[in-house]
Amino acid sequence: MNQKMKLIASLTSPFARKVRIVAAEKHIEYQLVVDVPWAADTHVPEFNPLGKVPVWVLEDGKTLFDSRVIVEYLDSVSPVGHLLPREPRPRIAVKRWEALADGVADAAALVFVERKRPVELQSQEWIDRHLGKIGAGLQAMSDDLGTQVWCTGEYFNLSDIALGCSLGYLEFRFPEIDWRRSHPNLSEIYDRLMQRQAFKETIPAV
Ligand SMILES: N[C@@H](CCC(=O)N[C@@H](CS)C(=O)NCC(=O)O)C(=O)O
Repeated sequence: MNQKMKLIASLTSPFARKVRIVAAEKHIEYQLVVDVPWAADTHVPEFNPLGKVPVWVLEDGKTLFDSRVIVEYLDSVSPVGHLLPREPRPRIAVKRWEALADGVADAAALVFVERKRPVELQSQEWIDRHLGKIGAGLQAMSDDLGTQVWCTGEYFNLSDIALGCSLGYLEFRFPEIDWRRSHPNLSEIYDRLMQRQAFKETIPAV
């Protein structure tokens, strides 16, 4: 018997937030299963051998990961509000934005996890390397956005969602990184994104 599709996610993951926003923008129904992959009693490895969220569970029980695979699938199964262009060049430009925004979030998540380890085990060199990626990624996103309303021009799409999730994660976990002051155009687009219902409903929370 077919079951409702499920999203296994933590409420702090920027990658899971991206999937939740895409599903909301496309009016795709699913059941949210909150699971923290770092918790001792997590079930995430039963659904994803890599032990990471988000994981999407299809009606037949098959699983999809990671977030980029999930959002591409969700965009392809519903005709509501395409978030990925069909044409190769514009499509790959959106995917490039997604890789950049996800990469900043990835570096930030790695720094956050490293800083949670006992102080004597932490590597400052590793932290600095990843803080450098965050800074360079923010600069690149700000440069690529320029004075445009949305990341790839006039139309809201997956690139804007990925950027918003990345910036929202930095705001949540790294308030000391003042990207709003150093990159006012990123601040403006984030405020524009936060007017959307799907963003308001998925603000990271512990
Ligand atoms: N590239 C993956 C990244 C997923 C990821 O790193 N998720 C984090 C939470 S933000 C996680 O589950 N970490 C648990 C772990 O690394 O064991 C995606 O886009 O889904």
